[in-house]
Amino acid sequence: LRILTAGESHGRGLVGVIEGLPSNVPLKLELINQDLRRRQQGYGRGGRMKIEKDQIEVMSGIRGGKTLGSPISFVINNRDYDNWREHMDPFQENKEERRVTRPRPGHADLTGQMKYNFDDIRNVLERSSARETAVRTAAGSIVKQFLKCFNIEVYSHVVSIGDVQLNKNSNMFFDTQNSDDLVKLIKKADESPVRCIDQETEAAMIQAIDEAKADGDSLGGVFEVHITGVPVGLGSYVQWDRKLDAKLSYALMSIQGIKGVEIGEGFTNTTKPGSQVHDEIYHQEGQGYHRKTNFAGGIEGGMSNGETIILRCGMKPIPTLYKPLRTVNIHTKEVEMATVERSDTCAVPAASIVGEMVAISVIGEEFMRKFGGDSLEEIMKRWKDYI
Ligand code: EPS
Repeated sequence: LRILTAGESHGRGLVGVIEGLPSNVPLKLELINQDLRRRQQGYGRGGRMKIEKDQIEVMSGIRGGKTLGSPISFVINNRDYDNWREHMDPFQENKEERRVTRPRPGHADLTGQMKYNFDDIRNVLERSSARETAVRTAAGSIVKQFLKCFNIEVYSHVVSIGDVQLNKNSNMFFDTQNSDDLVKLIKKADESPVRCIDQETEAAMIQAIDEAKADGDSLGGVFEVHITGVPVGLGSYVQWDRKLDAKLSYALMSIQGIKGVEIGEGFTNTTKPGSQVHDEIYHQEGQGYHRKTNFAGGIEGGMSNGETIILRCGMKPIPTLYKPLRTVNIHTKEVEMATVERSDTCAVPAASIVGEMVAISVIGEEFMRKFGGDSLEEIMKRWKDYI
């Protein structure tokens, strides 16, 4: 399975290509657009999301609601392009007034401009922008519908924004390993504007975002992704680049703004003795092997162990600040304040949806590697045999 994206943030639109899905997978357009809407929500987003209403237009690879096994390609149009034509037209000379010459610390601006030899930083930021994650969301949503055929599902919620944290100990969520309870709880995240499952924490997160916004500042945070129903044995211990935790980390780290990835209780486990962090093994007729804890986050030895996969990602605060930081003008080399572009105050809730979609795409890829075939029916047979 391979996913490619293209498109500039204020260009005509975004393009996605997914190669490697089998034929005959039933797909619903509405479910893809629903995930696109979920990504657009979230308290702390800026004005842009009021302009866009992301929807995919499929160009190939799907016919009559089923995949063909051929590359799936699609477009998501940028509504904002109407306001940007004269600055972004591919062949006309672009107007000068949207040129960017004062690189924002923390963005791709300065290094991108040097690396690609541009005299306008807009050429960098248009592509480095997290607008690109709309495509990865649509692609992931398609993979998600494929994996749903095998009872694999993905959820997420936000566990911190700025210094406001969901209290792990006060919440049964963190103690339970009953995936039904877990799913019920995390599903509630969709009802929260900050994707937080605790109301008190939610209110404090909203307040923190309001304060940051009033200060011209921005906030990062941490979100958690849970994937249920993953069969034993995706990924492998036999070679370093086949490990499932490594693949998930690679993909999650590629999401704009993500600076840390944790598998299960990865960091907390470092503070405890081994006797307290490894998940003891049980066996019961009918249920088979299982664990009563899941500190490992569903991955041991680079392989899924059949428990829920739990991933945590840390996102840095967005570097575009209304109260800008010091920088240097790339033309004059004079000290100036960084460019102020319209931006979001906090995009952690949106990133949490992107995290779901990126993680499920990796699971899709590994699922195909293990059970791969050309049609859904062929894969279904192999999966059932193996289970
Ligand atoms: C982004 C800046 C903002 C965000 C954008 C990512 O866009 P604009 O500069 O047009 O106001 O809203 O996110 C999206 C457009 C999106 O779809 O997520 C950036 O610079 O990364």
